[in-house]
Amino acid sequence: MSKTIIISNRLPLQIKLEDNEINVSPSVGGLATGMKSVHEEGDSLWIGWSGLAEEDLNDETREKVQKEIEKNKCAMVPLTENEVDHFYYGFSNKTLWPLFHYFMEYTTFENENWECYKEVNKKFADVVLEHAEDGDTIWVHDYQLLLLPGYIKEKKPDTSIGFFLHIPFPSFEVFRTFPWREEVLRGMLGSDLIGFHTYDYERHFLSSARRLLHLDTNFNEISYDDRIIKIDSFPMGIDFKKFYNAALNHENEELEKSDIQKRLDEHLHSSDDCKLILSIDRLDYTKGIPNRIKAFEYFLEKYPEYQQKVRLVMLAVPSRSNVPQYQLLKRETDELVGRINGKFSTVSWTPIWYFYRSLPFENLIDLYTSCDVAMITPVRDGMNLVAKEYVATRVHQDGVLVLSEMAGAAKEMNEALLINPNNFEGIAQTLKQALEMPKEEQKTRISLMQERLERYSVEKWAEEFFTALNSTKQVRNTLVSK
Ligand code: ADQ
Repeated sequence: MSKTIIISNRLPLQIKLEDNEINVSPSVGGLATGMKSVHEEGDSLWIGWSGLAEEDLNDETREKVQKEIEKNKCAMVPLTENEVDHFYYGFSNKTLWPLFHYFMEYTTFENENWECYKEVNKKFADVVLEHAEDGDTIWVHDYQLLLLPGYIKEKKPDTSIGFFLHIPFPSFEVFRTFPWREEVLRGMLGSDLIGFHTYDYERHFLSSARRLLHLDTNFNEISYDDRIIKIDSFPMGIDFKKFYNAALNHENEELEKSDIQKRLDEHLHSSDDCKLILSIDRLDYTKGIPNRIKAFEYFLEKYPEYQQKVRLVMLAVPSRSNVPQYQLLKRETDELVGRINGKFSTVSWTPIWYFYRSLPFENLIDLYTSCDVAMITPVRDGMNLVAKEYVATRVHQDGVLVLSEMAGAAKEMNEALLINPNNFEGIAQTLKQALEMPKEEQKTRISLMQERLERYSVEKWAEEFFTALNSTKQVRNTLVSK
């Protein structure tokens, strides 16, 4: 019987090692949630890296990790510290991530990192090939594994391979600057189905395949290597019910209070009638955090009547902190927040509450449900799930989403107030509009978005991708039998 193999850089498990003991918990991210039902039901295997470098493990702990991984229907790709440095921090996060998000000035092209990227993709392929059989369905995820579909197809042509890119695919003019562009395209074309979040990314990919590899395309199909490869868009959703129900329960539950919740409570019980504007992201230069703070400063200057009437609650989650650009961004963010708080604060009011940490799920819900406006302004973002999660938690159908048109999510969330993250004047006016929006209008906008989010949940996303992948299998079988 054929099985499903899911492959991502990281396994859907958080594995912590302390004093020779290991602690395993499920990951909470969108990908892990979305694939949960596929992975738990039926015959399936998830392949990825454990998050622990080989040097961190001894024979005893490696065996324990191995056992836990197998228990969770997973298989491990072991990576050394050197591989994590060159493949993950190096090529994935200093080359592909900035280039695909149009940050060309941050992009490095290091041959040593590229060689390691190829080696690690081959290592992933070896583990996949140990487990894959003809007829299996294989789903590869994201930019760390662009070459993997090609390596698998070469050895196992009778498996069905899907690939999904979670970040943007850049326009041809940007992609053409990449030294290894043809190899990467060929690697992706080892798939039978290639999925993107939006039609624009799909279009950019088709254009690069046509112009760099001179391939024939017919609408969204590419002829390559005697195969027809289908390219399509599958906008990723969220587990709507999980967020909606958590927000409902949250109103009735007495939870242990975090420092953030204590401050929110303090705020809610204080006599000031401040409105709260929420900002949540990983601390990443693609998320437009400095722009957002500067736009907020511009807003306070342009509309001084709002001073002491609004507060920006900003949560930045530590991320990739050993990459230099992320360290610079941290410093810039700290300085901007300090400068603006120094400039506008009064004895009883601080314009920005800034938290730099990761938070448990319940506290994330605290933030989503307590804020009147969410201000999500990435300069470039594949999708952006935070925007969707904020809307899902608005159980009273109030609240306003101010969203960057550069986020993939903007393509499906027309009822949000869309802004250009580089236009401070536009952001300031939109923020004013959001703060003054009548309740009736908030309700209309939020309910329309909620209906759509409920319908196109993350489970539906996975289901549609699999259906499309299975139909490529049927087309192949028909071609073979002819
Ligand atoms: P990310 O860049 O990580 O994902 P995003 O889509 O916003 O961005 O997902 C972040 C996730 O982290 C959300 O599910 C959110 O709930 C969670 N999170 C945020 N703050 C947190 C905190 N303090 N503590 C715990 N969890 C927190 C990449 C791409 C995106 C794309 C996704 C999915 O960059 O564009 O939407 O993959 O494809």
